Amino acid sequence: MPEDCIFCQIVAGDIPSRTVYEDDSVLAFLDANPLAPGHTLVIPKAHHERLNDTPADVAGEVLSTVHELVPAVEGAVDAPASTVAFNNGEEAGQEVPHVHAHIVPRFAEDGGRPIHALVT
Ligand code: DGP
Repeated sequence: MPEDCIFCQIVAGDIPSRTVYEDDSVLAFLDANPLAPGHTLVIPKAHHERLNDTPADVAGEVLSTVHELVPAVEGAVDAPASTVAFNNGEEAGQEVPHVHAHIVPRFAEDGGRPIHALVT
């Protein structure tokens, strides 16, 4: 694991996080800078920088976890919808170079605005 990877340090327990789900290969935890209540990140425990570098089986485990967690995350904050996204590469806004999916609960008051409109 790269020593300077924040998400690898979360996996190792060296940086605290609020775990939403964990198994042998995937970790989900609350985003420290949430766009909405319940904003959750889903990562493979193994370090892969972006989706393009991630083996298909690992990406499949992450997506399968996203699929399971979406209704649970929405339900936990009583959200009728959610935005699910990967920022895939620096130019796309990926700040943490450890592949991750965002699950961002969305609410009626969001008015169907795109996700970037939530950034203040
Ligand atoms: P992205 O721009 O797609 O790379 O999103 C990275 C997200 O990671 C961003 O929404 C904030 C979140 N984040 C950054 N550092 C930490 C941290 O140390 N802990 C947690 N829980 N989230 C973090």
